[in-house]
Amino acid sequence: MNARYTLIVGTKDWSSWSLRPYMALRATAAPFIETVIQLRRTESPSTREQILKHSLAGRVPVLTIEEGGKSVTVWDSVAICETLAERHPEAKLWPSDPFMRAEARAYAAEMHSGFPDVRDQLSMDFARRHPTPELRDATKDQIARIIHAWTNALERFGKHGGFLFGEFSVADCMYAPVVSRFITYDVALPKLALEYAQRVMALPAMQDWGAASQKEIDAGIA
Ligand SMILES: N[C@@H](CCC(=O)N[C@@H](CS)C(=O)NCC(=O)O)C(=O)O
Repeated sequence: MNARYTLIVGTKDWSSWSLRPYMALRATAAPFIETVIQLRRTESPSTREQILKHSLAGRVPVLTIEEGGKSVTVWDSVAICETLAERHPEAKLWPSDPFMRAEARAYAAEMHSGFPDVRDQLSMDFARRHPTPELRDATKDQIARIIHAWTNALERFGKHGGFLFGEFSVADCMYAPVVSRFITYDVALPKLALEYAQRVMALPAMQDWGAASQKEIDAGIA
């Protein structure tokens, strides 16, 4: 397959939605070009102006695929992960067992549509460390739900690979920014969840994202 992939992401230290398809794309081992758009920029060209050049949805991440003289633009983290999973079956981005796959999709979907208080109170700041803020009850409930969900999957499938559904999957991509948030804000985790978080943080793709985030901080743009 001679596809040319371009992944358009936001400021890496902050853009949790961008991290998800980046993890999936790295898992495919396919070469890709990356364009980073600075988030929270109001002066021209503003963040919005820059994103609109790539997608009228006005949000990152965006993946463009050029292949065989045709091209397509895919926006939204889940659509990008699904497209990559379909195009790269060898990467096994979803579990091969249909029931495990159905459940892994539910994990990914729950993350995509849920946990608003975690996202609001513990916004991603990948390369920084902060004290745990005073958490609202709703945030505590959502953290407890995430820990329960992780533990439930890890107990049943984690032995065979260490990730939520054993081998690394889109479910792990979707939770990668949550792992980062829990580390950034020093959220207390039980052993199994903590070991999982450490395993995700140790992935080369997470390390690379962290190094790029640190560079943004050093350059004063995050
Ligand atoms: N549901 C979307 C959310 C995308 C999103 O909200 N992205 C943020 C950055 S993390 C964005 O593009 N914000 C635009 C802006 O800051 O102007 C997805 O899954 O891709």
